[in-house]
Amino acid sequence: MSDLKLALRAKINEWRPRTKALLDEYGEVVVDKVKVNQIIGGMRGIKCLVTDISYLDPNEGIRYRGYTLNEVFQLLPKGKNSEIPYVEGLLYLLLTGDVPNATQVNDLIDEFSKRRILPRYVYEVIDAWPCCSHPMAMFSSAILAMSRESFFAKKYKAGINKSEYWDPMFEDGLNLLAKLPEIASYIYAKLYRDGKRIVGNPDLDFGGNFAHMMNKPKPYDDVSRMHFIIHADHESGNVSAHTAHLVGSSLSDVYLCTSAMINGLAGPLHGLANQEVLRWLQEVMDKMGGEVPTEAEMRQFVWDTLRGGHVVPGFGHAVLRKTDPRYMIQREFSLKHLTEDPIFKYVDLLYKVAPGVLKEHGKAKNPWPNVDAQSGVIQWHYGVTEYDFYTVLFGIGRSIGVVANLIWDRALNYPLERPKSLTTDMLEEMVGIKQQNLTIDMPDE
Ligand code: HAX
Repeated sequence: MSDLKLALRAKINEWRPRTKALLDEYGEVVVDKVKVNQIIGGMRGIKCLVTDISYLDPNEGIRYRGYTLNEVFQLLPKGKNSEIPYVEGLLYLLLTGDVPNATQVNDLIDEFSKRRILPRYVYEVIDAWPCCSHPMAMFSSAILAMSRESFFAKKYKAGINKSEYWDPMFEDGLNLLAKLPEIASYIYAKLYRDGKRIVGNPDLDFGGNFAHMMNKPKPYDDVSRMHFIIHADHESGNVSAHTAHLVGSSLSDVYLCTSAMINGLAGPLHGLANQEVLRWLQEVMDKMGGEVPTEAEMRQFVWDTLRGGHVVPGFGHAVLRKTDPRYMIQREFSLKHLTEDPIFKYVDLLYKVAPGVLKEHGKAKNPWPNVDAQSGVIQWHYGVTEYDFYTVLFGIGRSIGVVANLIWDRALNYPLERPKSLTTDMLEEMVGIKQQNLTIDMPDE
């Protein structure tokens, strides 16, 4: 058994009594109230999920296992010629809560390397997609097709004890994660490089091998590591993470859950926003004939978007109320490596003017940039100019957090998710708009 699995088993055994005590002894304690505007408004802010992998503070941003992103970047082991840590180290941290040492990370790099080869049918599934398909749909289907490999599904059928669910989930999770760079780079080759695939290099780490298969020289390996690490997790209420958790709560396997989360991530209000940002910026560029606009001109472009009834992509957030630290990390990287890039100049300008306009517009609760406002520009700079592909990159990163959560979901035996719905009539009656003879099934106080 791997060092990581042993460490994880010990953590799970330590953790289980805490969850049990909360349930058995404090199960009736009230944590939150639910308001009508939360029921109709996408359940914003209702405290009704639990995860220990990450926590999102509205004013500080994300912490992974208690560490800010800056701390994560400082603490995790890095390769000799790298600015950015190994992605494998992040998985170790998310799963165990411990910062791994170099040996533990190297073990995991080896483990991934052993598991990365794709079954032939995955290539065939990707090849079968008609032209002009979106890479996120292809990515989702390739992951879904591998459901037949699931150890969890096989063990479940054979009658595995509930207390051991997490073990085959761990095996499935590692098998899937190790394959994602191979799947994504093949989709890239298929769509944009006439199917010319570059075979993976087993001596490279997750980020390094991805850069190799994308045929991108340094520092694209670090760009990939940074991208995957910052996108890994954002607590569990966002669409992608929550989808995976919800689907997993019916004991679907890792492949079914991850494919489902990719579908949620593919929406323009979530992960697709990174490609929307690039599209928006290029429209501005076209209108400006390639010239960098003045602040006043950029302000006008933002107003035109808002007046046209569109959102300004890359700005705002359902939880965050300040600039996203994931944006800042990428901005710092860009200020080091991309200062002369014309599109970065646009992004920089947008960063200066958009929050002011959004504040004046007065609708968005958070006028500040989120992760997506910056990520596409970095990809573009390093030659990944096919922006339909950007959300696939987000999907690789998000899968790391999703897999860590799914393993812990099974370890702590979180049950089937099943919130209760009401009808509009019932809500109206509850707020006193009209009296109807309806019985509302409410829990006892
Ligand atoms: N541009 C214009 N209007 C915006 C806005 C923006 N960037 N952000 C919010 N608003 C509007 C909302 O559309 C909403 O308008 P209505 O009342 O007419 O519906 C109003 O302001 C209040 O919204 P909110 O409470 O501030 O924000 P929500 O929690 O409803 O939505 C979103 C959060 C991220 C979906 C939203 O800010 C948005 O659409 N942003 C642009 C798209 C984007 O960047 N998405 C990526 C977010 C990060 C992420 O998940 N990445 O994966």
